[in-house]
Amino acid sequence: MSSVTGRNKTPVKTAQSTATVADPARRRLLTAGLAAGAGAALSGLAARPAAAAGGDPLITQVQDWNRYLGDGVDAKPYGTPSQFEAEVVRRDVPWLTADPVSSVNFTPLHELDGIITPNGLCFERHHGGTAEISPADHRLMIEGLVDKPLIFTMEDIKRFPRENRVYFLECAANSGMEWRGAQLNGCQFTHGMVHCVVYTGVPLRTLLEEAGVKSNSKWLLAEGADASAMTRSIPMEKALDDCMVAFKMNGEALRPEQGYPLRLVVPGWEGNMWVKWLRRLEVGDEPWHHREETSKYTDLLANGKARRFTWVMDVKSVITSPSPQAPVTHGRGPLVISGLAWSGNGTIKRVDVSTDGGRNWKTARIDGPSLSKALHRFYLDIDWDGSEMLLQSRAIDEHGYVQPTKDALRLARGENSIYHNNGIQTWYVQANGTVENVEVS
Ligand SMILES: Nc1nc2c(c(=O)[nH]1)N[C@H]1C(S)=C(S)[C@@H](COP(=O)(O)O)O[C@H]1N2
Ligand SMILES: [Mo]
Repeated sequence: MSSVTGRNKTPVKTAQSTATVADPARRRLLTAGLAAGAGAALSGLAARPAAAAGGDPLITQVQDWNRYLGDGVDAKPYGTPSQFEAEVVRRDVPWLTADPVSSVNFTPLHELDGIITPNGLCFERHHGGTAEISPADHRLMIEGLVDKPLIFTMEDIKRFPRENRVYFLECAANSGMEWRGAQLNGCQFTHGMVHCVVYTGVPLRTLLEEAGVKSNSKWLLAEGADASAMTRSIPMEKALDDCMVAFKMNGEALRPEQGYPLRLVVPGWEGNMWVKWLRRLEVGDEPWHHREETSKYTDLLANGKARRFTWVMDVKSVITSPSPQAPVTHGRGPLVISGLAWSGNGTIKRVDVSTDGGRNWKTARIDGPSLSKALHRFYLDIDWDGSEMLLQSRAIDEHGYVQPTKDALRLARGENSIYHNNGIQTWYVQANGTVENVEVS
């Protein structure tokens, strides 16, 4: 592969990766240098004329892959990506947590396109490691305020009418390390606690109706079968709305990391409620928050009070390329700026992209399906004049919610928060194509 600088580096807290462009003089310098040409209509040629490639041995000589027979159809019963894609993997940040068993790794967003996350690249977040459960031994129990408590085998669950839905899952702590300032050099690490797959499963409503939910029930406790036995309270209104009990992702069985054989899907709401290895649902008339880690997943405000019941993941976006792990390697001319946008409140109506740190905005092109509570893919195709850029994206959802700046978020919630950081991200693209995580204010 060509020499790609800064690619797939494990982030370290170096002076460079914590750089902020807070100094006004430097900021002025940066924006003054941002030529209008960065947004001009496409004029350059992305391919080189054939004549110019005259002596290229890759054209004039016979290559190995022309000469030798390749692997047969029996070589890989379960296919894997090309050997040349070996760097496209989930990565973790060793200093972030004390132990990999109660930890997180990150989706390589900078290497992906479209809206669907491949199963093997979906970030993992678990509190007691991955449970390995044979579907034959798995049971789901519904009890509490129901007419008849029920126990389902996996076979039982697969006999109910099922549905297919595409949803993003975002951990409430996604971008949490970025509250106080630009820190991690790569969108994999700043925004990679999100994935989006098509789930196959049974509406939770169907199973609850089968058990007969009593009229005074208000809450549902969901419990996982893993070592952490994670439990979460979900308001009955949401449980009866669009929640699912899913057994497939992207057409195949859930991966063990994602809760095989059964997980709860809580569309648009924070990831910790999506209980994996789902084994028990208890219907009640009050929340079970006393059993949960309420100190976690509660937003601490500057005044010491906490925001509670902040379950919806608000409108958010990020440019995935160029980004620190995906620098511009081809120089000036046609450049595809691409990113992801999502909202727990529905679809994305519009995404604006700025190349000058938020002074001017252009409407990006959303391409691919626009599904409620799913990732959206956007593009802005520009003719880059080779001058430095401060790239930002700003998403607006179907309800008109506009993604806030990080400064506006801090003003509203202070600096103590970790959760629900949906602020606008800035990437500083230098003339040589390298990209850095910065902040402008
Ligand atoms: N049983 C169980 N479910 C769980 C967790 C867990 O530790 N145990 N972690 C939760 C958290 S905090 C998140 S963000 C999501 C992550 O889902 P993923 O691993 O499929 O990305 O699962 C949630 N469900
Ligand atoms: Mo999470």
